Amino acid sequence: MERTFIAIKPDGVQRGLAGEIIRRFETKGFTLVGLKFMKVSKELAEQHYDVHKERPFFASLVEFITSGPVVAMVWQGEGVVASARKIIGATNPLTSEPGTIRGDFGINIGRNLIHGSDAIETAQREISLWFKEEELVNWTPHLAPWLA
Ligand code: 3AN
Repeated sequence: MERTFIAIKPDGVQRGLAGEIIRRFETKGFTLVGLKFMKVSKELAEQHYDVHKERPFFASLVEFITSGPVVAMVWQGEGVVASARKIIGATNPLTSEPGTIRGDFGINIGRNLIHGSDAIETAQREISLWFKEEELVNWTPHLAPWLA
């Protein structure tokens, strides 16, 4: 089953939006299979943002993600990678649609609340970077027959 990596960044945690953000994935119908509240090390941040290492904002990305606690999660479900990106909204919160997390709560591209893997292969890489296999819970919700 498809999985994606989602992180509520330090601004999302500081603004008290963790519950609201988790709720959006939960009520959409995706299944939570991993969750931890943590401070991110510089090493993990640099590995996570490795694709951006030549970009001018790389240092500030690493500095920001390590500046306070984050909520790291793995969500599971059919099409979850692309669907999560839609729920999150475009990178720049000034142009992301209302109804998306960034569109509803953000105005600053460097403080855009949440990270979500951009492709299935990226999701696999990020999940194994952030979580040990034993930290993930293999389970299926007991859905009523008309939902399963
Ligand atoms: P997304 O998070 O939507 O996948 P990416 O992968 O293009 O966006 O960028 C990773 C992160 O880098 C973004 N979440 C954002 O915080 C930051 N970022 C992207 N573009 C800029 C920019 N022009 N200035 C500052 N930060 C940026």
